[in-house]
Amino acid sequence: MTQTILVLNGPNLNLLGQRQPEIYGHETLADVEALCRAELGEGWELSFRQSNWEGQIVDWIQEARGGTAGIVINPGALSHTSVAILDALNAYEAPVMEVHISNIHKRESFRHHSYVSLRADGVIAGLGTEGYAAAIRRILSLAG
Ligand code: CA2
Repeated sequence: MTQTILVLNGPNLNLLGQRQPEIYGHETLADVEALCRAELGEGWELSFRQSNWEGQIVDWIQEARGGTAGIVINPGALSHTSVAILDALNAYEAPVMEVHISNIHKRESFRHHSYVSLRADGVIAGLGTEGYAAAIRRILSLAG
């Protein structure tokens, strides 16, 4: 049976590699998707998505219930504001890994708090895009 890992990216992450490389690096979101796919062996599928819309991300989390092995989520700026994404994740049963490309704790104080961290089983910040690969590996290991 094939199992699926869902990778969700929030607002502005479609711009990755095009602006602010000193903070987010030079890789594009397509590069990040390839990095994630490279972690998966036979029997695993990746669903990799990005949206600038909070409600779209909530819908995707709801749809993932009962049919996915875990979620890797970089909620972008919604990390710091979205109770709706937290509520959706609280209704999701499988592991959740939160990823931030930058070290949010080294940046402005408004980035230090994440609502998503109240639900996440693990939080990765400051590893650059390698954090996504680490998050996928963790979900694979939790899935046994
Ligand atoms: O470090 C991260 O991954 C963040 O989740 C990225 C968000 C930021 O609001 C969070 O505080 C930390 C921003 C994503 C926007 O990414 C851009 C990439 C290139 C150019 C402009 C924005």
